[in-house]
Amino acid sequence: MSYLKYLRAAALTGVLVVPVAFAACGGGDDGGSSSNGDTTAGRAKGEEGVPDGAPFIDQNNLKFIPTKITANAGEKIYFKNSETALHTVTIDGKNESGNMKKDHVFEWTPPGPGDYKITCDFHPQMKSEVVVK
Ligand SMILES: [Cu+2]
Repeated sequence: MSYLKYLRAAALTGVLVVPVAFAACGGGDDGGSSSNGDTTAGRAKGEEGVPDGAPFIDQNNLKFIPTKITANAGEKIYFKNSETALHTVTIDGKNESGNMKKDHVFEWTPPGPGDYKITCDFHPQMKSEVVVK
């Protein structure tokens, strides 16, 4: 009977060791993928409905973020309303998007190289700029 107890103890020990080994393996993960929603470069990253790397302007906190982006001719620009306030994408004075509710994504392909002023019909303080090369 004592041998049987030893076997059970060994089995129990084995069960306990396995998770420790897995934990050690998992330690290699960097866990540094916390940059979702980072728009500082004017490129989408982890925004729902917007391809990663696409030129992107967020509408949040009653601002366009960022206030200036650059894009290449032919690239599609993405705008997204991330808050409950209604916004528009008004380009050089023309409302191109209509009223945008929360999570609405508006896509716009500039007609060619140039410097386009982006405003919101509801919030005069909201300004951005798209420079197409
Ligand atoms: Cu607005």
